[in-house]
Amino acid sequence: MERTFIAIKPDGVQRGLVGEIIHRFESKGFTLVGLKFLKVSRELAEQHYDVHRERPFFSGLVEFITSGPVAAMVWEGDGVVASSRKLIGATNPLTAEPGTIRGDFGVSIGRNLIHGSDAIETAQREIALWFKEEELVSWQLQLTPWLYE
Ligand code: DAT
Ligand code: MG
Repeated sequence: MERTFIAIKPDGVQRGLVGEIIHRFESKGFTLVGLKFLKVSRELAEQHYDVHRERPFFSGLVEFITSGPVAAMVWEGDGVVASSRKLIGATNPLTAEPGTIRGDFGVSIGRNLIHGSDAIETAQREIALWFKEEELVSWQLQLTPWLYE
């Protein structure tokens, strides 16, 4: 079953949106298989955003993600990687569609509330970076027959 890595950034935590965001993933029908609340180290932040290392916003991004606690999660479901990106919305909350998390709750790109893996291979890399295998729980959602044909 496909899995993705989701992180509620320090602004989402401070804004009191942890419950709201988890609720959106739960009510969509995805299964939570990993969850932790942590202050991110500079090392982890730099590894997580390694693809952006050469971008002008990299240092600000690392500064921000390490500035306060983050809620890190792994969600599971058919097509969860691409679907999560849709639930999250465009990178810039000002142009993100209403109904998406960023579109409903944000106004600026540097405070866009949430991270979601952009592809299946990225998800695998990010899950391995943030979680140990034993921190992930394989379980069967009893709702499955009501979610999948
Ligand atoms: P996404 O988080 O939608 O996958 P991304 O991977 O291109 O977007 O960028 C990672 C994060 O970096 C993004 O969530 C916010 C920040 N960021 C991206 N582009 C930026 C820009 N032009 N100015 C400031 N921050 C930016
Ligand atoms: Mg990205």
